[in-house]
Amino acid sequence: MSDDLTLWYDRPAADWETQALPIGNGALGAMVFGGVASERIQFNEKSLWTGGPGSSGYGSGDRTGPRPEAIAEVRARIDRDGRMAPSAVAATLGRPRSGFGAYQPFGDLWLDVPDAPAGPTGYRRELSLREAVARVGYSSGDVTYSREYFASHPGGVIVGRISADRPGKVSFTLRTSSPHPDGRVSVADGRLTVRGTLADNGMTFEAQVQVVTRGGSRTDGTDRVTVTGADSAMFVLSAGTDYADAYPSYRGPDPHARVTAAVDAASARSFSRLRAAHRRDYGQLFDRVRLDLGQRVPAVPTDRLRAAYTGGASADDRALEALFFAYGRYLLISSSREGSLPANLQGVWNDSTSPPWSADYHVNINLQMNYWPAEQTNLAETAVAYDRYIQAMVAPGRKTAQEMFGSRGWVVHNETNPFGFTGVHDWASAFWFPEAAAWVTQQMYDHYLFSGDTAYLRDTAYPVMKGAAEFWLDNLHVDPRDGTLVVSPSYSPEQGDFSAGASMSQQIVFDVLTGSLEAARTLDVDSAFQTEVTAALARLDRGIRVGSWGQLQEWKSDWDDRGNPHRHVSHLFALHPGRQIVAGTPEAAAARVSLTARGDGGTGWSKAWKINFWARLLDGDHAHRMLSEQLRSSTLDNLWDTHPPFQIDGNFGATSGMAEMLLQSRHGTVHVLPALPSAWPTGSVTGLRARGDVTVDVSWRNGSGERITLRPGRTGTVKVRAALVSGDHRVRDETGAAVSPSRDGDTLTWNAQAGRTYTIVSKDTAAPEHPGGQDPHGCR
Ligand code: FUC
Repeated sequence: MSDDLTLWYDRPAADWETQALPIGNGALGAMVFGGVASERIQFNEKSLWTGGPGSSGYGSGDRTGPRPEAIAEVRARIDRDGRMAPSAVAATLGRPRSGFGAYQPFGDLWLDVPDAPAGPTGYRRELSLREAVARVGYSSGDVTYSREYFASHPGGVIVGRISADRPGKVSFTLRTSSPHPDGRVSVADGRLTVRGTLADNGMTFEAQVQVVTRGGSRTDGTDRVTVTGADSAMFVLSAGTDYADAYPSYRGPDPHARVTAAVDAASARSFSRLRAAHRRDYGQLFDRVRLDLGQRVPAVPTDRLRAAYTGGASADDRALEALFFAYGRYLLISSSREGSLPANLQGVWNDSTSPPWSADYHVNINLQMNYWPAEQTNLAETAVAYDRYIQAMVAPGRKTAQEMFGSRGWVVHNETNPFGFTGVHDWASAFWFPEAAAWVTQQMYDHYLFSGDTAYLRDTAYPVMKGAAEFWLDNLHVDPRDGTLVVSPSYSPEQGDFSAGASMSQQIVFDVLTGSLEAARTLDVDSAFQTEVTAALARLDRGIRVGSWGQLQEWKSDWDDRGNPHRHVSHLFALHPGRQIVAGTPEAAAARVSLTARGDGGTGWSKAWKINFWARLLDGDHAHRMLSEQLRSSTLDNLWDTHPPFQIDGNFGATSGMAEMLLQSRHGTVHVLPALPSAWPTGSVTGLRARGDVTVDVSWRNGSGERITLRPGRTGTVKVRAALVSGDHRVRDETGAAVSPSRDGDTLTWNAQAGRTYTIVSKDTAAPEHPGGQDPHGCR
């Protein structure tokens, strides 16, 4: 009876963070509790933030300081002493943070049910990942009650339906509550409106909920709507603010017209039509990828499935892993769609007025990790919100670059908000990270590498990448120790001393310079810039050094401590998500030494990153061990990742890591099943994406690839590496015609045509397609 991609529970949620179930459409999010006597639906709208313009003391990122002279002073001290304590750097370069703000909860919807059964039977609360619908069901006597909720992207609304299998059995009172004293509630014609202005920054917010009934009666109260004896009832909720991603005011039109139009349009349609439109929209993204790990879903609730998980060989364990993979994709679709801000530290879900780390955009790993699965797992559309956000950051980031550094380009530091906070604060161990701007452009270049979309590269990615590169052209410093170009002051997040040329800094600068040079060449633009970047790359310290105990050094000086278990493993950026280190090289061996020394612990996102690292080291079993560590000790009952507390990056990082175990595409090669763990002997995946605009399906049996299908979106050379290529195999196109690639060990190369389908089949493991017959197309 159990669908393999449904989270379900046999009781209502008692706790927001660990038990309630998330739905969302990018801009709107809601958490469903499923209470019988009182249903709570806590909801959010992504732009409702305190802080920024209008908030007292907002410095738009403290751009009036520090001055370039202050940076020069720190550089000089580092040149002289080799290092500087974070507290001393923060005292010189930091500024108290004010008006940064925090992501806010919008409010709660409550459905109070009169005469609710004290002992309902058959209670079930679920979230179907295939449908993106949350449901609650129970029976009492001979009546079965059902509730269904979803967040529609095309409709811009959250929709709920309360029904029973007998007529006249639906009665409830719908009301709202809000943590913001500035909101006022009014009711007319079954529509409840909450409207107000945040005292902190003057941001206007408005939510409307329309109740539509079938049968029975609907009565307006002053602050609630009561439904009595209906056959069924639907509510439609929308919410918005006057936030706009427009520097420097960050305000746009009043939300009233938009919210009214969305609620009017949705409430004029039937529940089933709204749901059908939602499922078409969602399914068009979600259904692109299917993963079969040999899971068999036992008939136990998801919290018990997780509690019983061992990371061993059972089909139940595979069920949780496959569910977790799909959940990452579900959460990304639900928290990041075009037309709103990108997924923050909690996606779009937050119930606290002072959430952990403000539920902001941390850019020393977290925001980037959120988007790792976007391209690989065929959800590139979710990154449109990200692109837009990064583009909007460039204007304030240019001002920060000019005023703080006296340089070209643009910059952002350790964390940011929706109001262009691109400067610094003064928390010594996590404030200085100008490398972030370069790092956040990596996803944009990657979108080009995955899609081959040159117009996107020219119009969207390249200008942002170029600005991030220019910043470093102006800010690299000649290291008096060896004459190379280094970042100084440089800090490996979030530990150790400041120094010159920490490995991560150098690797990120290498990445942005290399990427923007490639992009300028591809677009055939900016020859002076190309010359400048080429010259800088020739002198750049690449940030890759093997140290005294065989480790990859975290700093330019060999300061690494073997016993250091810090959650950040920043110096392995070059392995993942960077491009410099490839498996099988001495640098990769050193990365393995460092990773082994760091151990398998860490916060949720740290474990998730380690899945990706081990996958890139082609060690499937260790990657799987990290996945199981994350599932066993960093995953909540609702399968949210926990730092602790809840932080969504680990969900996305784990989904990305699982994809990296199955498919990698770096340096022009599509590597199929690069890190298949022994725990996944037999399975298949369809619809993963590889750089070079190729969609890949693969099935495997007993640990060996059986069949690989490639669908290139562009004509050109395709290079496929797979273990099955070393054995007896054949390659055909969709007409059955033989393709004759050239082979080098386990790698095939041929000129692929856009729109065709190429299949590589192992003759060792596959059932023969022409039983009894000789395969005329065998390629060896
Ligand atoms: C980084 C991490 C913390 C946390 C925060 C949101 O600073 O070091 O662990 O994840 O982001």
